Amino acid sequence: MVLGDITRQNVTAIVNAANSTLLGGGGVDGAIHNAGGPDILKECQEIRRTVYPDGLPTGQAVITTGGKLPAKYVIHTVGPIYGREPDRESELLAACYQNSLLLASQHSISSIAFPSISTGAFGYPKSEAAKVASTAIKNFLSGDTQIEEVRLVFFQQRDARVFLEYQEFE
Ligand code: AR6
Repeated sequence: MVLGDITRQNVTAIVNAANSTLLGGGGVDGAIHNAGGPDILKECQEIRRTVYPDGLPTGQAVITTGGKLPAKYVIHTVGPIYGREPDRESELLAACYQNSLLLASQHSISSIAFPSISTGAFGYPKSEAAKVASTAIKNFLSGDTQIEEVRLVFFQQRDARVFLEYQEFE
């Protein structure tokens, strides 16, 4: 866990809390496109054109280069909007972490940084998200030998404290 800005992380890949359009937005998404420059958006447009004409489904992940970012890659995933599908939202949030980690592992990425997906504009309660994220990461890493570092980046100290209180890594 670190406090800071996801766009400044010196890791091989950072994860973007995107929306299904893959064409940018506010929060983490806006910060990544601002700092990474126009190449990331161009690759996202190409993914939309070729693979996901209707948008990236919630819980899925795709990879682009990192443009001008210190990270070599950006993995874009779409978290659930809290309250939209109450029966499935924990499963969908877990899928964001699993599919992002799987894509990283498949690309021989050894270090990856995540923001707290869905806990900003998408309204997922931070305490519930902490349980889901930590369990999904723990389960993935128990069956993976490629990924050496998973860095969880929090923008605010109180968010990091809530995560620590509710995480279920052990
Ligand atoms: N570095 C690390 N964490 C950050 C940063 C940053 N630079 N900026 C915000 N956070 P959000 P979501 C924290 O809203 O809820 C966008 O418009 C923030 O405090 O970025 O998945 C997309 O285009 C919060 O805890 O993502 C989508 O439409 C967490 O990152 C939508 O928002 C996630 O907040 C996605 O919403």
